Amino acid sequence: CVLMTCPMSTYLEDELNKRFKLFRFWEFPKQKDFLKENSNSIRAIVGNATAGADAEMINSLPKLEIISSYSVGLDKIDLARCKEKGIRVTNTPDVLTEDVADLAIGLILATLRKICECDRSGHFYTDGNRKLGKNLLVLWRMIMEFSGKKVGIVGLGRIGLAIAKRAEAFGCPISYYSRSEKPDSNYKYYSNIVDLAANCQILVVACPLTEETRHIINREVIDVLGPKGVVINIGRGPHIDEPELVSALVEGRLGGAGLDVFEHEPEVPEQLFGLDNVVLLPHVGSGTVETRNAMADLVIGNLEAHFLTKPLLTPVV
Ligand code: 8YV
Repeated sequence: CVLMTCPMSTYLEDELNKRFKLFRFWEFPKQKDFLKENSNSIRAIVGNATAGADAEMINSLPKLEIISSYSVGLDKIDLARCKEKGIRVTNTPDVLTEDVADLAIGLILATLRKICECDRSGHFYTDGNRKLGKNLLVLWRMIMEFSGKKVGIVGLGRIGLAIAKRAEAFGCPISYYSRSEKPDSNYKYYSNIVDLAANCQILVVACPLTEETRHIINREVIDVLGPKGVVINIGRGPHIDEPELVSALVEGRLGGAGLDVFEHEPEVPEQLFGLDNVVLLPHVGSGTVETRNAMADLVIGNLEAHFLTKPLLTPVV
């Protein structure tokens, strides 16, 4: 039996259903009782970036052999526990890289060029005399150029690199922070994130969430970025100290933010909705039909490989 932790994709659900006995965890109101009752039949978990498998869930399923995650990020899975128990873990790298990078650029453009606000302004002219509407005139004082801005990337992995390449095409000088310098990269490396923030105008968070990167965007980083700086987050909400970000945006100490992820998803801090220097998205970085189906195929491919004792397609543990 396969346990799916939350609704992710109807395509994935249908395909799993064709191949395995599928339990939809969200359909059971008493989840603890459900786990107890089915502890001897569940051999696989399909989780995602929101609902993974914590130590409690893993411990309660003695027959669990594999967790196939419908995500590249694995912060919602207790990897140490899996290692310890010999449970295999797979994710969905590569197939989503381009989409997430595209969305990062989309967020940069939407935040700097105020695309959503311009759309919401709802008109070109106030009257037949072709006089510009007030909203647009107000907006124009706040709209910023993207081309040529200094872009700093936190985490130069697959996604960070794809963002860098795109930003380069906009004529942006690129620099990055990561645990260690990438020997084959020509981008400027900072070994300290505060130095990176001090030397860029757009700071893009694109690293995995670990204990080291939790709240990597803190008050100091935000202050150094300053009122002309913009933070873009397509990584994970907890990368940013959210209350600090919100107060900096409210007080105008930070220029703007484009956020696809939040610290306590699906909660979004109420104050952000009232701001016109933010663009807020509901965690849709990989959310295209093509990519989500490719992710689903990888999830299924990994499960099939495991149960047919073939090599896993994208193993992590
Ligand atoms: C997904 C993600 O949003 O891959 C990741 O790490 O955050 C996303 O692609 C998510 O897992 C889909 O439900």
